[in-house]
Amino acid sequence: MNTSTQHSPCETPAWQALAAHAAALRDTRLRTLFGEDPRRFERFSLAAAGLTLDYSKNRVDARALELLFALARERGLEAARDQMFAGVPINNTEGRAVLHVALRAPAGARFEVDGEDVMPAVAAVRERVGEFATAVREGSWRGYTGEAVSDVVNIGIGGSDLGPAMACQALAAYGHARLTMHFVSNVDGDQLAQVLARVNPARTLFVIASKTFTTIETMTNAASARAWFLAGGAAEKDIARHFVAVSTNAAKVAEFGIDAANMFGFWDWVGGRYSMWSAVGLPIALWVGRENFEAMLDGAHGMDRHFAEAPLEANMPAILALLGVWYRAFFHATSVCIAPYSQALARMPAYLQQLEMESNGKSVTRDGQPVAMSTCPVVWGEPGTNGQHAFFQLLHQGTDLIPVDFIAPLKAAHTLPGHHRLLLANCIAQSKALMVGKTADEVRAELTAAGMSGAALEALVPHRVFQGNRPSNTILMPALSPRSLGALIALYEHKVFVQGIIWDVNSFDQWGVELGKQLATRIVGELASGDAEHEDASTRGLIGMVRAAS
Ligand code: G6Q
Repeated sequence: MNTSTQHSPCETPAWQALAAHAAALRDTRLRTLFGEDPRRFERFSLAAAGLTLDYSKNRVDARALELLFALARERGLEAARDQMFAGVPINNTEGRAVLHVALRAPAGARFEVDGEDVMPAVAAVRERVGEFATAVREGSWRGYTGEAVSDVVNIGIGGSDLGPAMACQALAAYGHARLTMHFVSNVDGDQLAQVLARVNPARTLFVIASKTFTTIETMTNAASARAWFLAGGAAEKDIARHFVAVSTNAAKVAEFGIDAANMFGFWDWVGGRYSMWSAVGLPIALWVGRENFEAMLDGAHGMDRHFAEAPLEANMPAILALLGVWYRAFFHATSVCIAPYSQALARMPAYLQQLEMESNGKSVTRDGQPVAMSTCPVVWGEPGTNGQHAFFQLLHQGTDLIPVDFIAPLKAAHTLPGHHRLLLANCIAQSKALMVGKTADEVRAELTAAGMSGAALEALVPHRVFQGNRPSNTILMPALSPRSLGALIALYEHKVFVQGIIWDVNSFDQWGVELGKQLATRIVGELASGDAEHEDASTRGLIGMVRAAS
């Protein structure tokens, strides 16, 4: 991609100005900024694709934002974004286009790769996914004994697992009453064994999801599932009613024994961690139905349009991304916390961990030079309110600044009285507490009112002070619907894209995953043969222990 500058980002005028402004703002308190501007919420929040982002509790002023937008322009963000939407092979180390946005575009849209419109193929697979999902849900798709499907087992890992697993949990309120969804990713046989112990082969549909159809964990689990199925009394010919594949590799799918008619394809321009919108989303369509799956795609498309069309100053993914760059570069933030105030979004932090860390956890630039600045922070989190009773202590009083994204649906999916108000009260209270903190004088007043005084009071004061000034975003959606979920995930996808442009890394390759895979293949052989003489002492010692125990 041709960004508009060949300079290291740190040498550019916008970066230098940002560094100076961050230093000037370092002692500015969010309390003060709110005190000075009663309209800060209105000025620093925006709505897009049904979501609202409140970014007023960030340690920025209008000038900081102005400089961040200038940085984005200096890095050629708008041109880079247009190149992605135009199907330019921006994944330069793999020579691939990056067009997950095409997967959620409406009929009639046009997206080209190498001069060819990909939309007819996208629409055809979407149609087959929809039809298959409907047949399974209605019960017209039957197993080899004539029974309808009751259990769906998705076997896949990484990008072929996290998206559908996260979305199926998020949209449990929309799930089909007869179906139970299972996700098996780990090669640790515990996971598959536990699922197989709970399901009946005659009523189980296995979805083998693998872009390459060579991933060792998935192939091992798929082979074990197939053997279990056949051992349960079914014949080879029955596999066609119980195993479907989602892949780009038709030859390997056929080799495994899955009929081409049971394969749902996608394309090399869909990155694994960006693939839940493709046939990889088949479990989502099975679980929530075709219309809801398509509503999720449409929600994501709404965010795509916003990202493509809104000026940077009112562009939600760009703002979220630039704030992240700000803290990473100038406030030494080494991690960000994702706190969904929604139990249904429990897998969202894990999903974003892959999306952000696999995309931007890089230390060379797009042209292979060492990066000039810190790139992706560690992404972690848990749903609120559970996190409050665990790690929030560190967020409030630890030594590091850790920006938090609070994410919450305004309406609950259940009808239990009182719960949702309490949940949202906690969400708002936490972002406020992080922001305002508690001064020593406030602690003194509180302790005095509680009847304490003198040395005992003073000894407690430092422990009960909260520095405050700890930043957060709050992202609200009307309800956790398919449409909102689609918009939310697309928001983060585009955030990752923007950060990749600023940091000048290729967000769409994942060479870091490869080394471990290669070594594991070698060590499997060494565990069997015992021939590990050439390994280092630790590896040799560990291999010896494993062999001795087996
Ligand atoms: C995602 C990564 C990685 C990938 C898995 C599974 O972007 O490339 O998580 O999704 O390694 O790969 P397969 O789908 O090819 O089995």
